[in-house]
Amino acid sequence: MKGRFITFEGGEGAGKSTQIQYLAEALRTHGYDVVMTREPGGSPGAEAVRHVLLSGAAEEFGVRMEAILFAAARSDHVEELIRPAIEAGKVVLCDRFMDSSRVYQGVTGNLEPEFVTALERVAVNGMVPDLTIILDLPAEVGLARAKARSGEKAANPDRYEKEDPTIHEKRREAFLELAAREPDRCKVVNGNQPADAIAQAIEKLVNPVLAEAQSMGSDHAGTQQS
Ligand code: Z5A
Repeated sequence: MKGRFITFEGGEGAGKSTQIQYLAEALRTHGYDVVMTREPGGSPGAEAVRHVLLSGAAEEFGVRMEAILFAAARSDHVEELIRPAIEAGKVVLCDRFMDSSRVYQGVTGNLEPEFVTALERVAVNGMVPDLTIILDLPAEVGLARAKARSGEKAANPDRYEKEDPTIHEKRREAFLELAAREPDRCKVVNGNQPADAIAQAIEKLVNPVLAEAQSMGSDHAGTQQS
């Protein structure tokens, strides 16, 4: 079968990494060749940029600079990892992608939509996801989960985790608006329920996308951006 590109979006602590792990395991038991990746990062070049962005080192240079860095990382990730994997027939599961830039830099960063769109076109270069799962839950629930987890990530909150809770709630609304604008690609799943119930809901959305890929043996279904 030809590859499929599935992205996971949502706020802080929404359960994206957890659900990618569940889905990857389920798909592998059915024989799919699965690649799990994340943004910012996923390729050596993009991982180098990740540190600059999440440490807050670029924050003082402004949101335009940060947006360009996210786009640079995305371009490297797409060309070095995602496109080759899709062309090799794999299922790529990606923790955040272009919709995070639309929401974080575009909506809550107050960047002009034209600027965000231009960066997206260059960085994505036609590799639009076949399916985007948006995990939706109240921002306060996600933030509490993120705080409660143990380990290095909880002890060292990143540049975005330190922001005011009202900004996180604005992002939740922005993801829902985005899903309403692109209902074929973006599917909203209630993230405020037990993890295995979320996993079942996600599998129901993913199965038809993979079945279509198998039955058609078609090329990557991602829409080419104009
Ligand atoms: N960013 C951007 O601004 N622009 C861009 O273009 C891109 C990104 C691509 C990356 O952060 C930051 O970059 C992100 C936006 C910005 N910042 N923020 N905020 P990251 O990669 O370090 O982190 P994240 O993407 O926000 O993910 P996260 O905080 O690690 O959360 P998650 O992956 O969605 O959740 P999780 O790790 O699966 O679960 C969190 C905890 O909840 C954990 O302890 C789980 O065991 C628990 N959990 C998970 N599911 C459940 C359920 N169902 N019930 C109860 N508890 C659960």
